[in-house]
Amino acid sequence: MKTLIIVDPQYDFMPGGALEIKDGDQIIPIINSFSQKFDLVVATQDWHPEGHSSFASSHKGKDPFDVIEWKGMKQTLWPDHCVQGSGGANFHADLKTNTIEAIFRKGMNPNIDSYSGFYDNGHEKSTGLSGYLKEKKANDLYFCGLAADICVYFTLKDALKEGFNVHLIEDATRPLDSDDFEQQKQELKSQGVKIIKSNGL
Ligand code: VGL
Ligand code: ZN
Repeated sequence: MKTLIIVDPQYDFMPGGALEIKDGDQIIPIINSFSQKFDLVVATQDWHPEGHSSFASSHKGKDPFDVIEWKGMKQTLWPDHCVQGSGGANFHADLKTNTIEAIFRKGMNPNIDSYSGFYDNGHEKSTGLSGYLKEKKANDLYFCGLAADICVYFTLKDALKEGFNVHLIEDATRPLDSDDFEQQKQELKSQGVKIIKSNGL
């Protein structure tokens, strides 16, 4: 079953948003152009409580993009973003959502960040996405969304670990840091991720 997974297509990751990604909004019409080609479409949504531990504002004297040691892991501190119920947490209004069958929310535990749509960053708690896909016999996964080098990247890594056949639709994602993403792309390719363009779907 050909399955599309749209990662975090939310206003806070679009130009003008709290954690804006250059040209992030340009992926929306591209995703709309192919989403009806899939048997199953699901999305993830970054969904933090106020005062989340990944926010720089929760750490005295720290600024956004500082990196700290937090509960034994490296944590980049972000501007407040995707706060539950806020406008910035909403999906871009132009995204066609009618075919999205389920939305998997992540980042709700105040004490741990969750970049991947499958697990929190400590790999302790599952979102249920893997079990859902397996029950649906969804083996062929195609990923798009934001940000390529953060939440898309970590979601791809977990998808590989879970044994899925993993594709990344390169023109339907954008990175926060394009140098990081170039390196990650090589790594993902060597691990078996097929990097494709939407005109090849
Ligand atoms: C993301 C940083 C923090 C993302 C989410 O969706 O890539 N990045 N939270
Ligand atoms: Zn977040």
